[in-house]
Amino acid sequence: MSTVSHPSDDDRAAAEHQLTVTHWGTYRVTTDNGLLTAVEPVAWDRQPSKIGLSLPGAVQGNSRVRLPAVRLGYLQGKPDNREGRGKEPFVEVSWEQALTLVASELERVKTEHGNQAIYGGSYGWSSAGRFHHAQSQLHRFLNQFGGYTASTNTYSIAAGERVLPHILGDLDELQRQHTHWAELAQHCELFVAIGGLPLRNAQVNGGGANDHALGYWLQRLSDNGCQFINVSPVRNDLAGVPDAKWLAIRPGSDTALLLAICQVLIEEDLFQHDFVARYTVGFERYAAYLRGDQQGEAKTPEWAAPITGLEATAIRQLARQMAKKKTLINMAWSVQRARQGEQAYWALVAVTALLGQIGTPGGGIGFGYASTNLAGADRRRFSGPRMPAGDNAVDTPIPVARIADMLLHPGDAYEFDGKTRTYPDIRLVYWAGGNTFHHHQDLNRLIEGWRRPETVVVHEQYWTAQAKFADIVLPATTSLEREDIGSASNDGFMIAMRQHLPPFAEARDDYAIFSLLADKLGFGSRFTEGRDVRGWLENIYQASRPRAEAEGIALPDFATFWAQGKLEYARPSEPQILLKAFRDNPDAAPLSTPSGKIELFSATVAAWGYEEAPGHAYWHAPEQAAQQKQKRRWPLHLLSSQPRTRLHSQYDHGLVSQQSKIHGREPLWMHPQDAAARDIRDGEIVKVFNDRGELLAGVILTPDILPGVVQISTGAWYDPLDPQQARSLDKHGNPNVLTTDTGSSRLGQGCSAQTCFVDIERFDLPLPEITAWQPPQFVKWSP
Ligand SMILES: Nc1nc2c(c(=O)[nH]1)N[C@H]1C(S)=C(S)[C@@H](COP(=O)(O)OP(=O)(O)OC[C@H]3O[C@@H](n4cnc5c(=O)[nH]c(N)nc54)[C@H](O)[C@@H]3O)O[C@H]1N2
Ligand SMILES: Nc1nc2c(c(=O)[nH]1)N[C@H]1C(S)=C(S)[C@@H](COP(=O)(O)OP(=O)(O)OC[C@H]3O[C@@H](n4cnc5c(=O)[nH]c(N)nc54)[C@H](O)[C@@H]3O)O[C@H]1N2
Ligand SMILES: [Mo]
Repeated sequence: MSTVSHPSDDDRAAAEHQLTVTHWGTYRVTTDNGLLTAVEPVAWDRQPSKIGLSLPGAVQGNSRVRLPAVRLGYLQGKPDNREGRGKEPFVEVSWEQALTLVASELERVKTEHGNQAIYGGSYGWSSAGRFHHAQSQLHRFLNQFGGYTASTNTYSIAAGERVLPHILGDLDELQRQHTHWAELAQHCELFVAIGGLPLRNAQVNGGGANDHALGYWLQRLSDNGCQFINVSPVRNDLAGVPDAKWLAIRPGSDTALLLAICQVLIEEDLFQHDFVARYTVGFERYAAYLRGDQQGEAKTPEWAAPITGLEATAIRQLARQMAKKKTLINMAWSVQRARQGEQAYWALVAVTALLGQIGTPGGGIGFGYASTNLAGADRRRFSGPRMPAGDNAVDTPIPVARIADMLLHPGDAYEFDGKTRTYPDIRLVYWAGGNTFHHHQDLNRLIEGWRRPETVVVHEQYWTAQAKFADIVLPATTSLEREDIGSASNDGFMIAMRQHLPPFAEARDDYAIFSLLADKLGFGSRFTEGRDVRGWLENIYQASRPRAEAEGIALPDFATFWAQGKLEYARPSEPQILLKAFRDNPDAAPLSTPSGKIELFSATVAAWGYEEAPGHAYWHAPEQAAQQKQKRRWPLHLLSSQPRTRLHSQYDHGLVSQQSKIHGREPLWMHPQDAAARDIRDGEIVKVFNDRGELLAGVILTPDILPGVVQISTGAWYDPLDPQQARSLDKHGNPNVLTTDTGSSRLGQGCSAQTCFVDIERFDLPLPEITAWQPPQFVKWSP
């Protein structure tokens, strides 16, 4: 069993407890008189993220929630006051008044409508510490209160999470077992990166990213002669490899490309017969579909060329090249955040199965190398301590991205992964640690749904739109204002996070808030188990021991860890190769699919009779036709990608994000050809619009994006010009006023933000002031 390395002199900062952990890195913190004055990257991080530089200034700035606050109309108990959400001023109240209000409302809803009427899905990344993980705290609290309607899967990768168990295995498991970069550096000859390998996205890892190594590994692979192909509408998605070949594919067409590659591999007999026979089921059914036997055209490169925008010869050549070389094909998560996203993953599984390199050191399959800092890291898989949430007595979670459907259509039936379910009738929404007004699609539709429940409670650090659209806002501390443990899967470190700052104004940590509420509701001691925060840190640390040992890590006792301030686990002694055990012996180590093999055809999925998912990787022509129709009206395909200057909406108000804005608006990438046709010049402000909404953005012209495609980052705080008006212009550039709120398909019901069509025109009116980061208006009121 490997032991934990002991800190050397270099780790003085850790021992002196100067560290803080964020999802994008560990930093050394300097404070002066209760103020945060500086953060600096730690020595063991090879390529630290600049995002941390946003903390000073932002953490103790004007955007913080200072006191508990209640929306005026709600506090007054006006009839039909729900329409006032996002429009009315707030009244600052005492903690006692706010908590009494929340507790009595929880009781009322539970008594009158049952626990199912409470929505606690509360999606969101919150902060990095494992104990003060807002979502876990909320779930534990609501579970002990009798349960709540939860959400399942992620915005990130729901379509993939749902399709893969039927055809390859559990995605979470696969993600942690990705072939180490060091193996690829030695063996991989061709790395096909669908959606690229953007360095910006590998800045983050849920729970912490201590060592940013993607840049280093891309260089090593290149040095060893690995050839990279960037299959993406955007050239700089593989900026880490300057000589990468760029195949500028149309968004949403990757499935067609991969089907055509499969067709070539079969027609030219370039596929691995032995692998297919031993490790897969359903080859004949899939091959017949590719040949166009029952219906439809053969899925040839000539068929795929007009769909993808690539040359048929280029597609054929790519297939031959893949068959000849040790080839890894990776797909960014973004590719499945689209209509029919499930099929892109299925087609990826099919191509790599035909190539027969799955389970080998230099080839095979990848899901999201570079989508975070996790995949491929040669670090222990141990994720560290975690806060147990307990069991939920209400067992009817909704697919996470169907929240607006749920709020708008209580009682309606919907299809999900082979089952028919019914949306619950939600009366109270409780959120801690997420920003729906950042993350959900078609915000104007969301707002309509958001005004249906009777009560919305939000814990927030900052006056985000999420807080401004709540009834009761409870101010939460940041990580810098409390103690915690920083730790993440495949990261290799555990960090003692000390308290560096006093709580801002009257902010409290989520645990303290729920403890007080649980007290009022009669289960205080069950919730706290009599522990203070330090007691809990020790408790969850101890509870993580068996999982640590299973991963070959012997944790020191808690006091030693806390005194050292930092653990770095020895790297795994064995190189990791994804699905190697399955390849070595498929009988002894079968997949978790129904057949135990890779399912090129899935009888399970076929049995549901979904026309858009007939049981094998599939190109759904009616969906394509529907998109083409939209495109005739809205000719530009809008990609909303992850921001390099922040994590989602977090620290949009910080220095790093602010410096990237153009006249205060979010930058948007556009091809000069599309700009010329609209008389738009570099650096100008434009209006981006479709039938769902409109926003302002600042244009960056670049030839490095496919004409007909524009790209903007997510995360600019939603900032309606006139909150009193429906569908008001967003002054700031949140793409979700434009995106479509339909599930990826009935299979995954995932977020389909990337399927979005818009038009753009120059904005010549005077620029409205950005108010997103300002607190709402406050008024005084007492009964
Ligand atoms: N158009 C489009 N939309 C997308 C995507 C896309 O690609 N395109 N991507 C989607 C994806 S993959 C994701 S994961 C989501 C991300 O969506 P979210 O995870 O909801 O986004 P964040 O901005 O990280 O929101 C976290 C919020 O929690 C608050 N917070 C932080 N720490 C604490 C704490 O300790 N306590 C409390 N109470 N609050 C805290 C922060 O201030 C912040 O407002 O967005 C999705 N939305
Ligand atoms: N700095 C930073 N890093 C992050 C995050 C963040 O907020 N900030 N968020 C994290 C989270 S929660 C997640 S889920 C991951 C998401 O990770 P991803 O989903 O991989 O990230 P994206 O930036 O959305 O997309 C990557 C690239 O895919 C390309 N792309 C989009 N659509 C298509 C398509 O149809 N076909 C092809 N071939 N390419 C396409 C776009 O050009 C885009 O630049 O990122 C994580 N990393
Ligand atoms: Mo995500």
